[in-house]
Amino acid sequence: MYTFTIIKPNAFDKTEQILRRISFEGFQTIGIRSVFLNKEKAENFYSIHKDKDFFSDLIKFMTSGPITICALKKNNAVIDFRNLIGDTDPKEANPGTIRSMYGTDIAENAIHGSDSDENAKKEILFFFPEMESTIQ
Ligand code: IDP
Ligand code: MG
Repeated sequence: MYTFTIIKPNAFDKTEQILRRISFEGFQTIGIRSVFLNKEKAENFYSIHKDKDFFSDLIKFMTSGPITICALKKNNAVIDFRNLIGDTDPKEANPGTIRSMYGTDIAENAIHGSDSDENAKKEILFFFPEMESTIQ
C-alpha cells in the first residue's frame, strides 16, 4: 500500500523528471519535502548498514547535498517501486529503470526505495511522524 523514497543528492537536480515518472507509473505522492540530512539523521536512517565497509562513504554522500523525501501510495507499492528503480548497481539495472537512467554508480545510485511493507512504514514515520494515523 505504501512505500518510501529518497531522491539522493546526485539526482536532486533531476527531481522534477523523476517525480513525473513516479506519478506516470501510478504512485500517488502523499508526503513530500526537500531537506538536508545531518550526520546523525543519515546514520540513523541507514543504521542497518553500520557495519558495512561502505557505511562512512554512504553517510558522507547522503549528507553532501539536498535530497527529496516522499511517501508514496499504490497497490503493491513496495515491489512495484523496487522494480521501477532497478538493481542497487545502476550498471546492473534494467534499461529504463530510474537507477539505470540517473544513477552514477553503486554508491550514488540516485534513489532509495523501501524493501518491505514494515520498513516502508518505519521509514515514512522516521521522516513524517505526523502521518502516523494516515498510514495505519
Ligand atoms: P538498496 O538501496 O538497493 O536497498 P542496500 O544494499 O540497502 O541497497 O544499500 C543501501 C545503499 O548503500 C545503496 O542504495 C547504495 O547507495 C549504498 N551501497 C550499497 N552497496 C554498496 C556498495 O557495495 N558500495 C558502495 N555503496 C553501496
Ligand atoms: Mg536497502
